[in-house]
Amino acid sequence: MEAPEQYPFDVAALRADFPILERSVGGDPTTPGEGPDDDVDLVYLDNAATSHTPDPVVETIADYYRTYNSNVHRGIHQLSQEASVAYEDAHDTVADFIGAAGREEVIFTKNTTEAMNLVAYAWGLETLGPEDNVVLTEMEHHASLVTWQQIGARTGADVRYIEVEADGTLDMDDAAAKIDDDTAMVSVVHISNTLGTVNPIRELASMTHAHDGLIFADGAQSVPNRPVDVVDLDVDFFAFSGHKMCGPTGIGVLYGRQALLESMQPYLYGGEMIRKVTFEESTWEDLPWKFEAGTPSIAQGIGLAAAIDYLESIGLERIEAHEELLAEYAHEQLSDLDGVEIYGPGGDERGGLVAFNVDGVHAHDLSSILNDYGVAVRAGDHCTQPLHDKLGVAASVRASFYVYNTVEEVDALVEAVTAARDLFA
Ligand code: C6P
Repeated sequence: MEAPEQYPFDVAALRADFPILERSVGGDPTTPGEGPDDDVDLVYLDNAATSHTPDPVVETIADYYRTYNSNVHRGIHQLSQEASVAYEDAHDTVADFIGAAGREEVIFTKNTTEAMNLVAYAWGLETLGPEDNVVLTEMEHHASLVTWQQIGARTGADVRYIEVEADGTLDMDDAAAKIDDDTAMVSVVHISNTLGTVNPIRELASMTHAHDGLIFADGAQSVPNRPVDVVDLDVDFFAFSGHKMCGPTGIGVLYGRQALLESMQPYLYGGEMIRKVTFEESTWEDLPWKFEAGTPSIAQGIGLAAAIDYLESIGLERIEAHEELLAEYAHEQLSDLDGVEIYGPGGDERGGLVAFNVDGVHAHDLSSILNDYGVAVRAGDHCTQPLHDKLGVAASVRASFYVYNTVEEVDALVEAVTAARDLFA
């Protein structure tokens, strides 16, 4: 795509793939898209929660339903074979995309949360005991934090947290102290969905491996917007969700090193994941199917592969540069406003999101006023309650950017925040 002066690619042309961006808002939300008072342009800045789906991906999914919708791995008939090939190929597309050795290392799940639960149950419950510890960080998403907390409670393993410094980065001295010879698992978010911090996964991996532990990186906020290579990151497990990267909901990915996945028991039992079943016992299918029990999310898996093709057609380096450009600009503009407190590191050191509060205005009120301006942001604890406790706030407002966002949309955000602040002054 041709790049206008300020962007790494042609954002205006790309927006044409997302008709939803053309809609206005302001009507009755109980009749989506049909409110009588629809009157302001949508400025969608809630991409860290869910991104939009471009027409080529929607078309790929529609084509599946229109022309070869069928169950996979079950029929000899033509449609089932076509669906099986497309679904299996989608695993290869994902493997190539993240640098995995092959489809054996790519398990399709419902989302990042399910990928984490899979490892926590299939590996953690079987392996951990009171002599072990699991190391998280204070900025973990509940998907990791609550899951390992539960596994810790059931196995007796100690769950400990690497501290977050005042600037929103990890205290690496604390990491070196907490990761020790009893550390069985380190589970760390690659990019914080609240602070925007980009964590040093490679360094943490080398610390962890020096103590013979395993490391699981949460890529929900990194895979959508930068090149990721699991071998280069040196992680044992990695997870992300399709719906934050131009793909559909209902599909996520667990990457695991093949030897580890081979050594683990299945997480769910039933059809699809077995090889031989008798009344007495059963044996398991090869990877990755051993971990994909029941009818999988077929259309969604094929849709995820289409989303990857779409992102690769833009170029992941260019997407990263675009996110950086918008995050830095938003950080700078919001920092200039009196009464605005921004969480996390400086504008040039963060992923494409900015969480903040305005003095004297509750995050929910602020986001409601922003909504009146057509600006869609997220307000709340962003599934990082303990981190918000540490920040000393119950909630924050978060603007998060993606491929189709523009500098003008950041300006619209800043204008709406200014108006809200002045209203409450
Ligand atoms: N964060 C957000 O608005 P799921 O819901 O399973 O697709 O992804 C969970 C998850 C895990 N880790 C990180 C870092 C995340 O950001 C998320 C999802 C959304 O921030 C919904 S809470």
